[in-house]
Amino acid sequence: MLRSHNNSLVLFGLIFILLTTAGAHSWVEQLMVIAPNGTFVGSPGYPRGNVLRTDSSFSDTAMVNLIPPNGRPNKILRSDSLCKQTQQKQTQKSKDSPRLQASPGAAIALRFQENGHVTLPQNQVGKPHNRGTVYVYGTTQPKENEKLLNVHGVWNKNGTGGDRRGVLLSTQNFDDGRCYQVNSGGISQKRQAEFPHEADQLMGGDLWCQQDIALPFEAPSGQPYTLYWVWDWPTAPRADPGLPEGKQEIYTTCMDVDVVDSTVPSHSRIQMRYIEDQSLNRAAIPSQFAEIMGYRGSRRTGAVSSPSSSVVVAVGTPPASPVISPVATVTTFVTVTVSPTVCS
Ligand SMILES: [Cu+2]
Repeated sequence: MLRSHNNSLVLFGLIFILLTTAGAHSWVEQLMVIAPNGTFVGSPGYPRGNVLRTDSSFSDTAMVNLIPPNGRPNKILRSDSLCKQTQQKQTQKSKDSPRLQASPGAAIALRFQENGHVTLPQNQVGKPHNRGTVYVYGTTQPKENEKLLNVHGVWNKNGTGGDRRGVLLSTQNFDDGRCYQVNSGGISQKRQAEFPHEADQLMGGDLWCQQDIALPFEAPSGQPYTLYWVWDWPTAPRADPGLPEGKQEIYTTCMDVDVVDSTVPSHSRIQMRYIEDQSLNRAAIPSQFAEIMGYRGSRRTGAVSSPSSSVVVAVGTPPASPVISPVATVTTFVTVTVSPTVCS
């Protein structure tokens, strides 16, 4: 995975990155609405209690939420909260970090940094090939002290899981197949060449990861809709001699979206076409976008219309019944089509 020439320089680079990003981990930094052409539009939204990287009080610990926390036995407890202490109430910390505004059924990108978890897999042995799995759960009835184990792995796409307050909206690979941190590792080098973009103020030279979801059509306007992002990033047993039983490692971000009336007539037929060659600074992931749009067009259970990045689908009348997740087949789908570079 490392280029054979210049090995010492690469090694130096890796050590430098390891030192500078150790414990960086990941959280949802920003949410964006995705237009029918696959481009991010409007103003960004932010998680509950968000602290921007540009804020003087920012540190990773202000946003990272690890379960189980460091220093505790390797077991998730029934009493473990889903949300970080600063994210248990439905409040924004500052005017600089407002909620996202989105209409019912809107496509939304949850954006996060890979921080080396994708491009430097050698840093942590025994981690899943897809760099862990990310889940998004949705509810109109959040609880202030929501418990992880009442939601994660319990709420399902049909809304019939657990206490039935919410649904599983999306399951994806943490590695969206494109994202990278700029570093000297082979994966990053390959992706920098394959997915070039103009450095911007937000991402710099990096390309952030994303998980693209759709709000349920029946999300009521005029009130917040809650999203729970859960990154499951376990270490397999026996992979690391120091961790014979492996290790549970889950990160979460809790956020609300203000659901606002749609400006698009709900019964109109709109052509959805992902624009190829658009700037990657503001573009959805084609395969994920196709899934949510394909589902909305066909309204079939778990339908994935096509792995093509330029599907054209029609948006029909919103489904009246509980929204069924568009993501049943995601994991293989994404891996096969867009991420040939992960791991050796
Ligand atoms: Cu990490």
